[in-house]
Amino acid sequence: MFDTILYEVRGSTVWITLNRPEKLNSFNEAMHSELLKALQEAENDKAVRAIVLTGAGRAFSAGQDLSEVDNSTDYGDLLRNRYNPIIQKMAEIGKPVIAAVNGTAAGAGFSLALAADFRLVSEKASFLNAFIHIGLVPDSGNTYYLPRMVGHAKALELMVLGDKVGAEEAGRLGLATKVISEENWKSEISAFADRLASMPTKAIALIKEALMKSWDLPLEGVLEKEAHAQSLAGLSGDHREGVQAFLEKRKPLFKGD
Ligand code: T3D
Repeated sequence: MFDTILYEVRGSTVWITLNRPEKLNSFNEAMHSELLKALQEAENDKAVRAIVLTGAGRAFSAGQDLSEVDNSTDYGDLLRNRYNPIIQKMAEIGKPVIAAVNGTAAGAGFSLALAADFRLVSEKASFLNAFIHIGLVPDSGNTYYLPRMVGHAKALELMVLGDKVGAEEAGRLGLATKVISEENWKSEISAFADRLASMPTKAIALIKEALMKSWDLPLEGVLEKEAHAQSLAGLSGDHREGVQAFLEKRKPLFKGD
């Protein structure tokens, strides 16, 4: 059904694999539209409660396929039409998105990893704000997410100097949720995804939304947003199950309802 990505449902998790390994999973037009479609499909499938985004071969993604752009390309329009809808969808999607960063994440590939809710990082992976090396500026949400994760000064350093950040440093900087060894790669990603997929999905969606909105709101607005989110969470089946399980001294069985 897709040419440039793989879409595999495993239990309650969907694995979306960027699949142009010979081009380090750089983005051409088909991959933009297929990734957006895959995210929409995962969003609409009630059985899917966690999304893993990874890359085939030795890279996560090297960003824009540079053989596809030339002097006639309007980069602003390319971003508005192709990258931004993907980054926006990842923020809005009411399910946890895990970037399983298997290798190099460069340019918009780095931005894509930043836009995920969690980054599980292979010890072989690296992050590179490659934009500066070709006279461009970080895009696809990079200037939004990176300073929020590592602070203004470090973000500026990574954006302007364009130095590669290895897995260990990514862990130290707070870019990596966890650094994972090669031998445990698949099993640890699966276990992490399964853990998220068995959690109260609606509460996770509300947390994502509240956290995102909190950047633009004064305290008063944040308090109201929390109250509104809690009203909704309080009506969920998973909240009832959580309380019931607590009272019955058993493990809750959340269904995402
Ligand atoms: O329209 C717009 O441009 C606006 C939007 C911009 C968003 C962006 O993402 S801009 C940034 C674009 N990305 C880059 O500048 C990164 C370019 N790639 C690299 O710097 C390096 O390839 C890496 C550091 C990622 C990896 O280096 P290395 O030594 O491990 O691999 P390599 O030998 O450079 O690459 C392997 C192959 O992949 C090679 O092809 P070949 O020679 O084997 O046929 C290389 O050309 C290809 N490749 C790597 N990155 C890209 C690419 N082909 C097209 N586009 C790429 N981005």
